[in-house]
Amino acid sequence: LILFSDLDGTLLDHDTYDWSPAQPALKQLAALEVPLVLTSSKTRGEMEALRRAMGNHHPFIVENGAATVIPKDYFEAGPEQVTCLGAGRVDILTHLRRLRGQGFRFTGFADMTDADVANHTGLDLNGAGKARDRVATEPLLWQGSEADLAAFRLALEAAGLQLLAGGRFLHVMGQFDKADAMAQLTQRYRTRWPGRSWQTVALGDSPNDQAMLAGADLAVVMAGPGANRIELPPGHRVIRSQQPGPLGWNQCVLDILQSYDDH
Ligand code: 2M8
Ligand code: MG
Ligand code: MG
Repeated sequence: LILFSDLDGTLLDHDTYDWSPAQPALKQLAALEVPLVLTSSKTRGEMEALRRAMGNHHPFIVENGAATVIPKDYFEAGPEQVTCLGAGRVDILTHLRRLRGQGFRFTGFADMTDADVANHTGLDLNGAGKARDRVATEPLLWQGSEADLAAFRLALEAAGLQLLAGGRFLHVMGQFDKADAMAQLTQRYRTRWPGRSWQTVALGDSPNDQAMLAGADLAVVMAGPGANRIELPPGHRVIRSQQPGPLGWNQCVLDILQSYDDH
């Protein structure tokens, strides 16, 4: 068994970013040596701070799949490995400037100060600074009409980019996804430790988690405003959490661990 989990609105409370209600399940995962791969829109700096706080030592996926970080000596002896997918942020910001010139109206993290991001998210200033330090994705707030948003989406697609909705922001990014990074990492586990089954479980709350949820053997859709916007293929194995955030996460993960005897 291997778990890929989103953070905001999934393992972390949407408003307070608290994850302490999930501690019983986190402890159980560690005791059973089930890898928990944190898979988020968050930046590497944000995720490193969280991993330290949680005592997580597994690989992690940053900025919606833009990069995967494998800690040193994890799959084999050697230095930390970072794999990057997709366009860089400089390219993205160049396209966004061009589109703004065409009249599209939005405010991105590049247009905001740390204090602006802190105000919009409830992160502290240090956390907001880490969230603004991005390599391959740009979160933005849309200020135009719904019709303009559809045109904006098409213009991004014509530039080889895409727009995915997170909990608060729309994320402009290349043609990569959390699902691609999940598939690559799962292959590494299967190759390195072929004796284990490596069934995949993905947990998420927003449209930017949809592909990852559809790509896992079992999807856990977290309760919350994004749940109805997630579409999964017919017949896909899915659990829907009763409660949002870390409380729901805790319950679902404990239930799953109980039902799989082959961890
Ligand atoms: C942004 O990501 C969330 C993910 O759902 C969102 O779109 O609401 C990112 O900028 C991330 O780096 C940041 O930590 C988070 C804070 O709420 O917002
Ligand atoms: Mg989320
Ligand atoms: Mg996320």
